[in-house]
Formats: sequence, C-alpha cells, structure tokens
Amino acid sequence: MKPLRVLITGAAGHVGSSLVYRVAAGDLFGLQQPVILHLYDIDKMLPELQGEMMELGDCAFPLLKDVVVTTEIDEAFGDVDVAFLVGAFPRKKGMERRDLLEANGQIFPAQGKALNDYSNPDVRVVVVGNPANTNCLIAAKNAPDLNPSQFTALTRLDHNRGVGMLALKLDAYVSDITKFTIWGNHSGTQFPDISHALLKGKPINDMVDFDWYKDEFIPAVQQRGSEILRVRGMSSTVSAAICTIKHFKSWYYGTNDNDWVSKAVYSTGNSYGIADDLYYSFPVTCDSEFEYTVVDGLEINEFCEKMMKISEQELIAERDVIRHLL
Ligand code: NAX
Repeated sequence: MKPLRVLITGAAGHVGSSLVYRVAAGDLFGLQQPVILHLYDIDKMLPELQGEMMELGDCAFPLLKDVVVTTEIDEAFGDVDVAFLVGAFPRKKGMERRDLLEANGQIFPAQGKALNDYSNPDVRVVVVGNPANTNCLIAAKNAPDLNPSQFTALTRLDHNRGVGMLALKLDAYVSDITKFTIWGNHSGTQFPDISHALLKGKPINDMVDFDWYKDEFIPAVQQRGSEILRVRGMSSTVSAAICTIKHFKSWYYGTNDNDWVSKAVYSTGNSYGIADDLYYSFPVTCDSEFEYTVVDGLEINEFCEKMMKISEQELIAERDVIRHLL
C-alpha cells in the first residue's frame, strides 16, 4: 500500500507533539495504511523536532514508513495528503484578539500558498491553530486551485466537551447522546446547542432546566479552554490532539447514522442565513467518500438564532481585520 503523507505544523508544540505519536501509531487510517510524517516547525524548534524523530524511531511503529523533519515550507508541504495546521503564534499576556489575528495572519497566507503549490491537489486540511476559523479562511483563500471544502477548522473539541458535560449531567453514556451542535466560532461566542440533541432518542431539552442550560452549560462549554488554562496553567493538549483525530476520522470514514458532528466548514448558501465566505461551525454529516454535507433545514428558535448570529458577527469582524490577507 502506498504510504500517505501527513503534515503536522507546530509539531514541536504541545498539541502537535501529542498528535505526532497518534498518527504514527495508525490512529488516523487504521492498522493497514502506512504513513510518512512531515514534522514542521520554526527554526529554533529544530532540535525538538529531531528529538521527536529519534523517539518515533525508538517506538518502531509498524506503519511509520518515514519521517521528514524540516523548517522549510516547500519540503514540509510537498505532496502531503493530509495537513494538520497546528502551529500558530501563541496569545501572550496583554495581547488583544486583534493582535493575535494580525500575528497569525502572517503565518497562514504562506501555508495556504504552500498547500496550493506543493501539496497533493486532493489534500484535506484541518486548522487547529487559533483563531482557527479565520486562519482557515486565510489559508483557503491563498490556495486558489484548491476547493474551499478541502479546508476545515477544529470545533470537535468544543463538541466533545459539550457532549461530555451533558453525559455527566444526565448520568448517561456519551455514546447515547446524539445531535448536539456547536455553531460558529471556536471562541467564547461559540453556541453549544441542545435544541436538537437526544439522549437515547429522546429530546434532552425536556430533561434539563433552561436556566441551567443558559446560565451554566453554555458558559461552561464556551469557557472550557480558559478554565483548563486557569486550573493547570497550560491549555488543552491531549484532548485537542484526540479530537483532531476524531474530526479527521469522521471526515474520512463518515459519520454514524442518525447523528452528526460539528466542524467549522466553508459557509456557502446554508439555510440558516449565516453569511457566506466564513468558516463557521455547523452540524455536518460525512459519507465515506471524504465529503461532508452541512445539515440544513433544522428548525431554529429565536434564542438559538440570536446566539448563532453573535458568533457569525464575530467571524465577520475577524474577517474585516485580516481582509488584506485574503
Ligand atoms: P504551543 O505553543 O505548545 O505550540 C505551537 C507550536 O507552533 C510551537 O512549536 C511553535 O514553534 C510553532 N509555530 C509557531 N509559528 C509557527 C509557524 N509559522 N510555522 C510552524 N510552526 C509554528 O501551542 P499548542 O498548545 O500546541 O497549541 C497550538 C495551537 O492550537 C494554538 O494556536 C492554540 O491556541 C490552538 N488550539 C486550538 C484548539 C481548537 O480546538 N481549535 C484547541 C487546542 C489549542 O489550544
């Protein structure tokens, strides 16, 4: 079987390095498909990448055919079939969201161009580095020969956080919960929506108090990343890597019948009145042909519509800040 090439940018960082070992172990494509890992980071992280490569060798992963360690963008993006864009400029104390957008705006045009020029034309891209939705838009716009539907951004971690919290509240298994949605931006404006969510086929809306949902659950999901940072002094790492894999696998293998997942995908002509030309998190189903479909036509009540719009407006404002990079 021909090995598939998987690029991880920011591979020396916390999320990137957690991802590296999982991909090498076969977590993405199952236990038959060999992979070649492309580990990319900035120059000063080269020793970290080299150490990572040595450790990968020591694990003797049966499916790991080769490892390319590089700080050169053309080599990193060359012929890759899958690209996880994790590397990004971290938010520092006192930095406004606008500054972060600008700083990361310098990274993603070049990576979009590299995907366009050097990668497999059928490449699939998952953007994890924050602000993920808008970075994804920048990368996609700088890859004019690729289809915007080849690009997605990660909101699966938010999705799984919400499902996990619902399972705790309802004393249920996460596998019994379906049709939960994260709408919008991977940020504090994201909207965790239970209006279509089911527990063993029964509406969760009927099982929880609206005040708990509005005043406790929604903020808890929205602020989970900050809360983890506050508690352990470090942001999510392993959960982010695992959810990145889950995001990819649902795209590659397809979603379960009678369920959907949340992914930030290119908005174009949806039934919810969300502006076009954004990467917005929707409920999506995927078939096993590596395609996704936004679940359209769900009934949206007034509360949900208001929440969905707040996140849409934030994404529009982010797009305005980086418009010169598109
Ligand atoms: P780290 O600071 O540990 O790692 C970031 C890595 O990116 C570093 O190794 C750094 O050298 C590298 N990097 C910086 N500029 C680069 C460039 N131009 N090209 C390639 N690599 C570059 O951060 P980590 O905790 O790993 O988080 C990585 C990103 O994921 C951050 O932007 C973070 O905010 C974001 N997250 C997004 C999540 C999501 O759900 N969408 C959740 C997890 C995570 O917080």
